[in-house]
Amino acid sequence: MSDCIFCKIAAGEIPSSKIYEDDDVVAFRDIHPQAPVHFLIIPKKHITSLATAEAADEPLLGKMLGLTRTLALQEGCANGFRVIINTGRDGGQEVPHLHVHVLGGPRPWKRTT
Ligand code: DGP
Repeated sequence: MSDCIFCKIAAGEIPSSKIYEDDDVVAFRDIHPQAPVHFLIIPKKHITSLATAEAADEPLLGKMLGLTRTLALQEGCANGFRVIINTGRDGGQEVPHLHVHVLGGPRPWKRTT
């Protein structure tokens, strides 16, 4: 989608601190981190939110969930991490491109995301 900020990040048109990329997904550090480790995993394909994902997207959703573990460990979250998918207006979603927040690192940190 041409006016979507996360599509532009996925395409490399807007700079980001990427920690992972393949044909389907990109992971990059959140610009406003709410924990010592805070990154986002997004599909390259534009999906507005978890609520609008289709049955055909479920393998992609599963891949994203699996990557939370792989990348959280890569980023040093050996003692645990938190996974959040804000969905829609009442879910507090601000960027209308599906994204998985992964937060971790040594406590204390206060989650506001
Ligand atoms: P949400 O409320 O779930 O839609 O969170 C969107 C997150 O996206 C928020 O934590 C800040 C982050 N974010 C927004 N714009 C950018 C950006 O241009 N670059 C990066 N790295 N993160 C962004």
